[in-house]
Amino acid sequence: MVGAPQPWGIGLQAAGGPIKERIHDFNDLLLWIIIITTVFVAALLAVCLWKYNHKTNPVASQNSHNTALEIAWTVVPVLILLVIAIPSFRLIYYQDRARDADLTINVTGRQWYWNYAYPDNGNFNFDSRMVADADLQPGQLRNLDVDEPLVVPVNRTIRIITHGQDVIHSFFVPSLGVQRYSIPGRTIETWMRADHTGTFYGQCNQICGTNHAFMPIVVRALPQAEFDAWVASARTRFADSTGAAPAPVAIAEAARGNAGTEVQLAARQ
Ligand SMILES: [Cu+2]
Repeated sequence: MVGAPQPWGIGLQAAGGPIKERIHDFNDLLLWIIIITTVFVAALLAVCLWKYNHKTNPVASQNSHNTALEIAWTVVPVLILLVIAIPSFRLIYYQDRARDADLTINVTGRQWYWNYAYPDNGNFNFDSRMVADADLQPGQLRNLDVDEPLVVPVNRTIRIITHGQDVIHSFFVPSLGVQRYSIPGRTIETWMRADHTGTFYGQCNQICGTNHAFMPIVVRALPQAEFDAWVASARTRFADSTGAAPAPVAIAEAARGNAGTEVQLAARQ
């Protein structure tokens, strides 16, 4: 399965996991409420134009109050809002925290790429950067593919912990129903679960600076055995990162203002 934007697509992206399925359900409910409300208001407007225009109804009504009607047009919208609010809050709390997570991944937003850490699998971490146009391979998506995707096992509950290292970013993978700010000095939790093997694309969706549009997210969901093999190779490839948590101190110092932020960032890599 591929979770990516489609040319001329108008609906939400297809669901790659349970959170997105619930988002679809909630979206469908809202759409029906919107359609019914719009049709009802348009019909009322048409009736008024038809029956009460100056030609057919030359003497205007002098009524200014109708208590029953006023109660109705207050109570009915309140009931409609309740019908929206209950599933809305249920969905918010469903997305909020992982229950019985199988795996935790730390996601750090940086200007302008992502860093993923696997504390449960040897605590290696690596950077994930967009593939530049000149390096695109056939089949890769422009401005969406990255050199090192976030690899997860399929059908497992993944706890996502987001941090920001410099400014506020947002970790957003629409087909998995994931969206969380990554904020400096804060730890924010959410979770995701891919029901299908495949590739799910996302992007930073909090404007975070010059290259905000070029820090895409790729989540690759693999069967458990392939994930384990990937972890084994990743532990070797990223061995020098083991135990080295992202270095917020250096960044904080750089951000504190003295010149050369770019230089210090570059020097760390
Ligand atoms: Cu951004």
